[in-house]
Amino acid sequence: MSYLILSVLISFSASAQKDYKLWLQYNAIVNSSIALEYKNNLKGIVVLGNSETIKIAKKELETGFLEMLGNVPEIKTALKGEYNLIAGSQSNLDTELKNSLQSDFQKLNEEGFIIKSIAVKNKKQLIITGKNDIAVLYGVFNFLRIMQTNKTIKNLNIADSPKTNIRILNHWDNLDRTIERGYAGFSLWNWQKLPDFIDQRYIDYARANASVGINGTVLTNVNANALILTPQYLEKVEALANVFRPYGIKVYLTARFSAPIEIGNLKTADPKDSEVIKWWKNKASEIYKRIPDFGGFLVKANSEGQPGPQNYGRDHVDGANMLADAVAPFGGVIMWRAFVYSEHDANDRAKQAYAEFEPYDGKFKENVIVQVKNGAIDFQPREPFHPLFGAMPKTPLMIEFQITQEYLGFSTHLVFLPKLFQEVLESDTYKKGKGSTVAKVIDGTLHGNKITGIAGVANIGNDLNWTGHPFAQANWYGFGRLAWNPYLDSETIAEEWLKCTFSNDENFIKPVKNMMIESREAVVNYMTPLGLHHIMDTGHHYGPGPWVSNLSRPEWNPTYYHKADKNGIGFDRSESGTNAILQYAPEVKAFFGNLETCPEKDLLWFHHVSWDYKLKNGETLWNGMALKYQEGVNQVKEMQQVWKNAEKYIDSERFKEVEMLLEIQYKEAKWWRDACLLYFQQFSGKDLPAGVEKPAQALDYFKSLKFPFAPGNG
Ligand code: GCV
Repeated sequence: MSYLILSVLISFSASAQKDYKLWLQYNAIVNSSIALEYKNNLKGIVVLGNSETIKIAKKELETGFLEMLGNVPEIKTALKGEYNLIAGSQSNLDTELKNSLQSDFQKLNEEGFIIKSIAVKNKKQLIITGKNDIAVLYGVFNFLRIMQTNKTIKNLNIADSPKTNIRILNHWDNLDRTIERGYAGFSLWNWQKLPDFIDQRYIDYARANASVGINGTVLTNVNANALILTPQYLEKVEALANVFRPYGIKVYLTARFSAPIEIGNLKTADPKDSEVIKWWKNKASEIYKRIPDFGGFLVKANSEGQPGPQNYGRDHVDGANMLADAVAPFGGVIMWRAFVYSEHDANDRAKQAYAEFEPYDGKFKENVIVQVKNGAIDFQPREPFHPLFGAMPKTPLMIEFQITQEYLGFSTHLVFLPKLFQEVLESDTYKKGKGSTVAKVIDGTLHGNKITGIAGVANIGNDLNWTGHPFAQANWYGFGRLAWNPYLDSETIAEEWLKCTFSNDENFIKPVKNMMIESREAVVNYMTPLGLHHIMDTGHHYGPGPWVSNLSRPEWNPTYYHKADKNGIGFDRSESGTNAILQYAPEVKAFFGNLETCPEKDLLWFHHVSWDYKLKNGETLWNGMALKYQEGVNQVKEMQQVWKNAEKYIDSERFKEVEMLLEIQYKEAKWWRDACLLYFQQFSGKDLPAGVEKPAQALDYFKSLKFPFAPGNG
């Protein structure tokens, strides 16, 4: 083999490994005073216990030390001397240690951990502990993050518990390994080779999730296939559950409501039918026999063609409660989705989920949690928070975010989603007065719910770098961090991720972090500024399609959402329109309903305004909209410059990947700007204002673009 080929191969694999290692790079600590501090204060490691989880924690510490500091401190089997790192759960600590940490333990829930510098018999030690081994593993990963971000370990005193119980990825993975709305290759789950072949990827996946506190995974698409519930597949699910268990990750499945007919030979799936009830009870006990810690089912029912209780004249409560009874004896939960709308309902689509679910408040069994998308339509670049948040005080609600970028440029565009997630979590529902944020609804503090949760539709596939775009890894990471603590700031998350993934060099961190933070507003600007929404092209949702109006269901057409005409543009959801604002608390209703107070970022979501409407900056709506589109394009150009300047701080392969992707993003930002402005210009009849580049093509060209094999579209 020639030297050239060899060196290309070596550099490819080294770099591919970097991509693959996600935020667990464990780069050598280059700051010598920090490195010295770690070496001087951590001379031994004492790991207590010998469960699988503890073995993982120990290995992780060894790997971390070796890679970041060049050597592993002495591994001790018992606590001797000082300057040890002690890792073990409460029950494995000796009485003196246990007693000295009593008040810290009181602050923790079952999954919380303590990382604390303490003195035992006047000897300095650093302890990582929690109420069980999984909590210790979380503590270990947290400690390694402290190391990775080069923080001091002097006087550490952390007691941190997750604020939600169910921190879960929803994989929209089909049994043929395609992924609905997946843009990073095929499904990780190799059903054909399971259960006997355990791909290393499963282990690495579990490790990555545990490192950010994700504790659940729904393996299958909500557009469900009943076959997953057959013994042939359950055996495979069991194998995955066994891999994930030591990492604290529970497996969940989607339940196709018609499964009793499809795989159970019953004539009906009516939730009140005694045979159907029995079938699900038996199915649950069959699953729990294999997987004693099975999490439960996620259900999409009577939505977008999926079967459900309404097929039998029953309602969502009947369906969810029947399944809840089946899993209750085993401690399982039912995550029942509120993503419902119907083409037979003339109501504004944004109102339908609330209209249907709000009256069910208090009627679900206590192991049911209703899963609500962050906004009332569908994972748009920007949506006001879903009106159901805060509106069902007697029902636990979990939020569903989409990590995969169905409407945000697939895995081609760099968009840092924690900024979007944070905006929603911080939104004030006012349902119990000022400060009733969405975060408080979903962490249970507003209404005192027992089960709480956050779901993220996964952006993971079998691409070498897991997520298609190197920066999309930050969205997986950030989702996990926010699921653990919905009050975290997205800037903190971006900074952590950059340090763990690339470099601690401030000259790299500062500009690239700003680029990430800005990236969310950039995508809003070049796709859907000022509250526009759902104007993506048909089916695959890639690229602009504001002209689409020929789909069978009215609410699938972009024209339904923007309502552009000669008089203006926007969906009137105020009192003069569909009055969707009535679903919010009076304060929020007044705020969104009034043109004076409605934030301009949400303007066209709630109001239809004339092309000459004066924006706060004095521009007309038409000019302001055109300038926003241009701003989005300019922002991507700036992102490209920031990235160029970052070249010297990182490896060439990841640099090049992102550089190429940003070039596509720039091209496509211009595509969005030109296509949308040319289309809307037909209604406004106005020229583009100064500062907006002239479109390079005519509208017909943009309309003619077709993407027959766009990924993720079934
Ligand atoms: C899994 C949108 C997507 C569908 C998805 C659906 C859902 O409509 O386009 O692909 O189906 O949301 O969340 O159920």
